[in-house]
Amino acid sequence: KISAKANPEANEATEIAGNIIYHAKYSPHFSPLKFGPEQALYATAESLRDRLIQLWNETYVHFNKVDPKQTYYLSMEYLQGRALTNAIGNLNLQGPYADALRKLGYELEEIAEQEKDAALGNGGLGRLASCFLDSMATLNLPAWGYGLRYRHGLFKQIITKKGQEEIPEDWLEKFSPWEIVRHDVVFPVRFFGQVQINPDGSRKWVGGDVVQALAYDVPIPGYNTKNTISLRLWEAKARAEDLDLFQFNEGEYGLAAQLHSRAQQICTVLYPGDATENGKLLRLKQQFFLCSASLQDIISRFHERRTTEGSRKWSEFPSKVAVQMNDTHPTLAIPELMRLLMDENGLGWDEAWDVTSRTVAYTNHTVLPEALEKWSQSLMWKLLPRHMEIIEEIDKRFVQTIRDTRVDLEDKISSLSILDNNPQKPVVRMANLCVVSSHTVNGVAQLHSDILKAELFADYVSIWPNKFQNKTNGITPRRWLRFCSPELSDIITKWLKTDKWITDLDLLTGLRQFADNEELQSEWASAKTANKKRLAQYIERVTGVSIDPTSLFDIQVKRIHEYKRQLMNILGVIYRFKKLKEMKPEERKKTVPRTVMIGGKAFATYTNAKRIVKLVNDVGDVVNSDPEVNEYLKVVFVPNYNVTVAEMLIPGSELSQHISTAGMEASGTSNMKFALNGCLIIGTLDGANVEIREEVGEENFFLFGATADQVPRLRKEREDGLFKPDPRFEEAKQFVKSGVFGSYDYGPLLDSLEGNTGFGRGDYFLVGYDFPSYMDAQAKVDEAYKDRKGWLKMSILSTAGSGKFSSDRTIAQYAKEIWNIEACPVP
Ligand code: 26R
Repeated sequence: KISAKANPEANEATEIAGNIIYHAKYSPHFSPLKFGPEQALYATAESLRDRLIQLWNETYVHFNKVDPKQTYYLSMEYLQGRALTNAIGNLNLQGPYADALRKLGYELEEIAEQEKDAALGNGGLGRLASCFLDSMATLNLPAWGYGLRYRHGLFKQIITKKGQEEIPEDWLEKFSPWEIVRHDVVFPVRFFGQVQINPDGSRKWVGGDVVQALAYDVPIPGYNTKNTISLRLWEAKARAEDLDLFQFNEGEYGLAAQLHSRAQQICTVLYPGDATENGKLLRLKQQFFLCSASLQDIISRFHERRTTEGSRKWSEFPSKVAVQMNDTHPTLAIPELMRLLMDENGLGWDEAWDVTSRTVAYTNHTVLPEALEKWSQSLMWKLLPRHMEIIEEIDKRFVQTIRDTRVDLEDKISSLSILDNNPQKPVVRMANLCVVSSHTVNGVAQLHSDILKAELFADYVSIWPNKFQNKTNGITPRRWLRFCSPELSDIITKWLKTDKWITDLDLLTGLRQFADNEELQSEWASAKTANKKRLAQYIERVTGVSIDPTSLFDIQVKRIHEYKRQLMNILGVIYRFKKLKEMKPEERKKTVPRTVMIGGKAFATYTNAKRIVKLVNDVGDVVNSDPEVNEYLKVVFVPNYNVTVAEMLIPGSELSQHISTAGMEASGTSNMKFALNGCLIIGTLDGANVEIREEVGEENFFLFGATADQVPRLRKEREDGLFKPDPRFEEAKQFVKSGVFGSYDYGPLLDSLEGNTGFGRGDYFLVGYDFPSYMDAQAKVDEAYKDRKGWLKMSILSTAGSGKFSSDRTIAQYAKEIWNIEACPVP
């Protein structure tokens, strides 16, 4: 036995245990004498928070002293997930924390399980923002995230007889131990009102409602570094004087507190429904609230960090500040920065425009027309009258420059301009405002960036050929391998003889030379099996379905959307089920047993997406209770897919599906997580799949389907009635129609797959066209899985080829090629 004195880890564990007890006693949030798992979670988190605050402060002081150029990432979404294991892991305190909790009678895993996900986002774009924060901190970059502190994050999904139902999520029900409220960081944000013209011709926005933005900091620790950056989330509050005491005392409580309740609405939910005028107004308020508060804060820090006496030159601003807009949602940062510079700080138009356009950059995350934001001009005039003046002026000057310099673009002006003045519905095209005002515009995978340049933004490319870039997305290898699959991580470290891959993911290529090694293969297989067993237990716990850990685990998890084609997946499963039913028992025994898992949330008002969820569940009920088949096929809908569920599913998967219609998925990022975890991909040439296939090798990727450049022609052929469906496709649809999966009316869903029948969208997503090649690729999967060694080799090569997809690489490229910032490590 080693005594505590001789062993620094044991010493540290004792100290941590003491600290946890201290918090349970003296930062009490519960009645005394209670120390259940929940109390233990809060006390443990608070003990870590002490360290994080210390590191955060050191980082802040260091940045202030060095005064480097700093990036501010503006995003309406962050999908942070749980923070405890991540913080412990990034600070390299697993051992001491596990020991400390054991002293107090708990396992670390059990305590970590208590934490709710912070789900302040929808999907890919929000999770990307969270991975980026982890990489910014790890790379010691002077960078911060800004977002909103939604009271309720993304809804909780439950599955009932009716299909998906949404329950409000409540991550702040008790409180979040990770946030630090900054009572001194408060900025006023105005809405409505009017523009006042001063005697000197300058303008000022006055009147309307003023709401206070209060800052909450979530410390973001880097891996293996002191640097700890901030995710600053804004909360909306009314001022005390906004309560009308007179009315209150008259008994008019609602009227008296009107401003309070309007302020409170802003941060109540993520993406409030926008079908109504009120809903649209609230969403626009949210966007402006984020932009205005963040820019006021950025400007105040710009002044605070001045090294010499007197005020700073505004022309220095772009060499001290980079603002990155995560999609068009924070576009109002552009007119707001212009307004702050001109109306509040007295700059002229040209100077303000120079500063603004050298500061902001824009990332596009989708080419889907319904996701390209267009705001009604009348709504914008009402809520943001000064900003509309500025937007009109930006547009006017831009159009004038084109007229003066590019006669060849005369007939393109109506599509290039920011304002769409169509008298039926005049709108502001936010993507156009972003492209015109930003110094750099980027897509999120090579194919996506190429499509942006060739289609959506083609005419802008002819004006500014150097404005457009690609930054292929990435994922943090800490959360998505090191922490979610410690078994596989340890094997990798053992074979590479170093754990440096955790921050230098390209080192994974070192595994290639061992891909055939039997010893590595057997270790690899046992780590996979352990992860599959853990996943099987989870599935049984949440769905009651027992699944066989020796079957092929086939997973598709992502938001439910027609372009992502979960419908193609389930139709393939339906066909497989039908064939299994038709087989003789001896024949069935020769097939590869599969467990198909599908999970994801459907937007609450997206009817077809909800029908898909219902269909998957109905198919699961029938297949899983079929005694002839359920040994060979199980179908599970995984409820409430979120970051934490992903951390369980991904390490346990062997095949994952990334099967969007080519050209429609900008990048995808879960494809990267699966590949990194040694899971093989069946997929189309879409988004980052293209680059993943290049990196892992085409023989390790199950490819099928039309390519992006074929899609327009195929849609046209389909419209012209030239499409001949594969019999397997017809058979699968017919089987659903026959009613085997229950009495729910799948008519409208199946109609969406038909050509020009007057129903649906004429199979816009080309499920019918791609179905046969999809089924052929699935047959190849079965064949490949029968060869255990061959499959393990492919799995190892998949991990070995995933180095490119580290968000450290992505962020290093943004830092160098867009932001022009450098590392600023805390000594
Ligand atoms: C405002 C509203 C219309 C809206 C539209 C779209 C709100 C949110 C979105 C989310 C979109 C932009 C999104 O999440 N896109 C995803 O971004 C990921 C990160 O770049 C990509 O990997 C993924 O392919 C893309 O769909």
